[in-house]
Amino acid sequence: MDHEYDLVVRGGLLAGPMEVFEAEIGVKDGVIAAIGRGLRRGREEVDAKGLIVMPGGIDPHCHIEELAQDGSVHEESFASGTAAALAGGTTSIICFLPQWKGHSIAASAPGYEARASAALADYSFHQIITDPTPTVLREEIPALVARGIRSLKVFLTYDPLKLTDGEFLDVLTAARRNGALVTVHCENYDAIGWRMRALLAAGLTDPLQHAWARPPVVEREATHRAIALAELVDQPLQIFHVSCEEAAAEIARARARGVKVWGETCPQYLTLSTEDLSRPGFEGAKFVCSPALRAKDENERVWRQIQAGTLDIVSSDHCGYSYASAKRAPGGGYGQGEASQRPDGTPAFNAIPNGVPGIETRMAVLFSEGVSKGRIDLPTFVRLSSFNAAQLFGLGGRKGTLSPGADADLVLWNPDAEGVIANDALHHAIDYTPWEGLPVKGSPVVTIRRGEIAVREGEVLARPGSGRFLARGPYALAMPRGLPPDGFDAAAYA
Ligand code: DUC
Ligand code: ZN
Ligand code: ZN
Repeated sequence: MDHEYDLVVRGGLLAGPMEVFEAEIGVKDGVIAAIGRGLRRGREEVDAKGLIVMPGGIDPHCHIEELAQDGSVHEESFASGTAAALAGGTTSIICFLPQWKGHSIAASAPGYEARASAALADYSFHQIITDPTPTVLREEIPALVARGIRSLKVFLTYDPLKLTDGEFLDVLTAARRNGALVTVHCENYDAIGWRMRALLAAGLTDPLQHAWARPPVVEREATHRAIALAELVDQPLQIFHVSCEEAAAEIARARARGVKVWGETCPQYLTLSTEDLSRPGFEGAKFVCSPALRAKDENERVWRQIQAGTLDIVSSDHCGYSYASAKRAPGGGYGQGEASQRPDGTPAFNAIPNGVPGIETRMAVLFSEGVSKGRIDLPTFVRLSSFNAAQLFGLGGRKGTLSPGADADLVLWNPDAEGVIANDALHHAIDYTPWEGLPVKGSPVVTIRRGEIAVREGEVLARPGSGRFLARGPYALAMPRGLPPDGFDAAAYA
């Protein structure tokens, strides 16, 4: 018998970025072919009764198998990281192509793109720029954009990564020339170094002091500066991992001036705090990430920035450092300053690799703490977990939406399932989750990637290598406003 659809999802409540409605979805050749009622039978039928059907998640900020210049590599591989992503309801990720200082882009992290071809989820890259030489700016960035890599990531802190303000202006200018978006890690490098040295001199070395070394003011200052420099160049900008109200307020103020700037946050800044960094012994290392976790009452303030629309993407900033190994290897990853040790031989706060794993738990934590607890509604959840990332990174119409012609990336979600997060049940390669023991209400049941059932009830069915590279073309959000200060367009002469 001939079937009009390869797959039909029936009986579910569809949740899109703006609306919630009951309908069926018919899939053909990996694409949503029809949304309606009374669709004819598909070759395969999925019963979504009692479930919410949403666009598959997009995690636009995850560090997977990253190769550092010192030879270290993140533990999470493309195979394990994307299996975990799918199991958590995420069907597309954007991770990072490294550039090592002193090297061209082409010569940095050789073979990295080939490694990514083991992915199970669809993937794209942000290109990290650490050394914006004339060749990088004039030749390598245009070549990247031509290959569909349309976003550049820069750091205003971290020893081997940070850019000066002048270098940042050069990257913004090159991005504008090529229609790419810039995303930025905002913390003041010198301010952190100054406080860090004082803390170490005072003999304060615990994981909690990671937060003391980089209080909200260092994030707020760098956020303000990054936006100001982007405004000068007339270049759109996204601020990565906003941890506090003070930094979000800089974004809100700039938006009120009409500046094209967007803000991302992560589940860790909505749920975890310095109370976790203060856990006994070395346990706090599990929570060392940057920007640092804030005081407990800051969580609710960050939620308010989501509710106000200032922060419009929730990514994981997934980072693969296991507690038993990488977190104890001084200076083995994102960190700053001379590696030093605590009296028990564990690394001092400044030598603990920065980052927490969260690619699989991102959507469940956001749903449970957001939708189930009444902080956000379903369409907002969809915007935060997929739709807005698709729009901002040039995947609009193809990903993050329930509409005919879009890729059939779906997650079927049980809003009533109650459980507790446990690392034993996760698919990532890391030996802990910072949310161990967190009760959650709502969880993914089936993940469909381009019309294929990729995960059912926790069992990953997709094959390694079945993920596809997502080339991204030109799009409106990454375009400048055409309003340089005083009408003089310095970037046109740079
Ligand atoms: N922050 C982290 O916590 N990890 C990776 C890099 C970053 O900026
Ligand atoms: Zn960062
Ligand atoms: Zn990051």
